[in-house]
Amino acid sequence: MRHLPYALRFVIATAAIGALAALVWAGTTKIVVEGEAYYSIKPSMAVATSEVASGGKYVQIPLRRPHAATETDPADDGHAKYRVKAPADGNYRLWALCSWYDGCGNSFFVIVDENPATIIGQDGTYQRWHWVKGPRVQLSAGWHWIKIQNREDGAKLDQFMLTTSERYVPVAKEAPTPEFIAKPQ
Ligand SMILES: [Ca+2]
Repeated sequence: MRHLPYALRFVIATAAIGALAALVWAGTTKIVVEGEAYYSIKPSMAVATSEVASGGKYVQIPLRRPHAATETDPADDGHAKYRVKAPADGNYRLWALCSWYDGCGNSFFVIVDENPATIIGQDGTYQRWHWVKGPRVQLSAGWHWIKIQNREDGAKLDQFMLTTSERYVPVAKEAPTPEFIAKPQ
């Protein structure tokens, strides 16, 4: 490449890096589900609207009055249940785009199929939307139930994502993938 003009060398190098990145990404699955794209919903989980939310909507456990000041058991098993298709067997990292009220309103239970509940959240970022790293879940190819359930009031969910990449870190709203999501007719 020494005799090639610098600009051309740059273009070739950029294309090569792009092709390599595409190859690496080709083996990666990303499933993005809107909070409001649930199969079923049970109160106190509820839908809310917001101009800044992806799709204009999110789901939440509305703030109770009085809001718990300590870590107490949830008042109900309100949840949103999602029907999600894994295109292949694999370990998937769950991420959720959440907004927490405070330290007593900063988590959900995550229940995959009949497995025991795990927790997402408990971080210290409050009152703004941010991606929260959740559990790693093993999924076989095919359809699964994913339940996001009340653990604390004041917790909001805009989107969640399952990805086979351990390196991918979401920073903004993700494009939903309706091909992996079933809803009642
Ligand atoms: Ca949303």
